[in-house]
Amino acid sequence: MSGKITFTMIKPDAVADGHIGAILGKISEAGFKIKALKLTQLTVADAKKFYEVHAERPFYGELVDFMSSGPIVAAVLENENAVESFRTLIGATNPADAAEGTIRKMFARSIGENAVHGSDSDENALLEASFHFAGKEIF
Ligand code: 3AN
Repeated sequence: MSGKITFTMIKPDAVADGHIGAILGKISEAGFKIKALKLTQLTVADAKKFYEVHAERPFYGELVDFMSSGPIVAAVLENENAVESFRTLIGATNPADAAEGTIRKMFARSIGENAVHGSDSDENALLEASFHFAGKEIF
């Protein structure tokens, strides 16, 4: 059975562009319950560790620089089938390919600066949530 928890970040582009409220609104309207939430900033070391799985990809350096370039909003979300339903809500990695009405279609700048992160598995959702939040910060 699919899990009820996913992890998201509103990325530096969407925070800088003033979309925090609109994106949290879309998330709430879609039925996700917010279990943890904070405005924070990744260090270069945090971003390298978080995206370690992409270390061999050509865009890794750019991704680490971008993700540590400004504040982000980190959140743990709950819903039925949370990982998959959230990835449907955010849309394709490249906003040019994302479906109408998805968060990336509405708010992302580009494939690299694509407004939001969404976990890609139940296992990673739990790892990513604990990377950003202590147990007592998750409600
Ligand atoms: P998703 O975030 O849709 O799961 P991944 O896991 O393939 O996509 O990529 C992780 C992040 O790496 C993306 N959110 C995006 O910021 C960045 N990224 C992916 N592909 C590219 C690319 N071709 N050029 C630049 N950045 C990319």
